[in-house]
Amino acid sequence: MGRTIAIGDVHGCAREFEKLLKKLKPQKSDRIIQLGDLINKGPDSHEAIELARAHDIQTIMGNHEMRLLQAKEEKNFKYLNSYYQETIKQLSKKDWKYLKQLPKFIYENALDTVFVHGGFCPNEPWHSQSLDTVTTVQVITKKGLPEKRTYRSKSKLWVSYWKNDTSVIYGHTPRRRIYRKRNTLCLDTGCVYGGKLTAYLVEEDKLISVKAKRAYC
Ligand SMILES: [Mn+2]
Repeated sequence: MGRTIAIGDVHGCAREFEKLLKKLKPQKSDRIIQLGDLINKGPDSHEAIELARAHDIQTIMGNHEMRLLQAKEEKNFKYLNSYYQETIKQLSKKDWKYLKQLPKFIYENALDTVFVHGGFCPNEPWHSQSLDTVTTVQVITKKGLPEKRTYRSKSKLWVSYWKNDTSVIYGHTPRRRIYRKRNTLCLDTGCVYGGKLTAYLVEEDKLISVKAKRAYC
């Protein structure tokens, strides 16, 4: 039986992504899921997508992919900041096609685990939450709404409200180390900020990571 492997936020750090894949030695029977924010901020968004495609990796939609696709839909890239502009320069038609088909989350029945970029809000069943919520949530306001960590430093993390038996593996909220709380696991170890890129081998409950060559952002 193959392994289930989750990989945290790559953010265009293709060099580290490639190094991590080499360490993982992927087999044909493995299922590899990248938790979104494959692109932007780092130097090689195009290369990161190429690697994901070449290794048959299933990427989940992150807030960076979502914003970029929204801008494309609206045919208005002007309001996007400089790292989006850099990404847009790099992307091929094939890359755009890859980004367009990314799912909101992936649920693995056999593992009773959901893979998602940001997380979930407590006030609604997780499977019916909006793309905007699941890609952006970090903390929960008093009204039960999703918010960024920096805007609401006193609000509790969304995982504090997670009472479901289903496990969640997610990214989006970078920390120096992986973050476990009950049956949730955050794999964003801030590679693009000079941290690490981390993979989690679900069945073995094992972590593998590579250090960033430098801080890119
Ligand atoms: Mn994110």
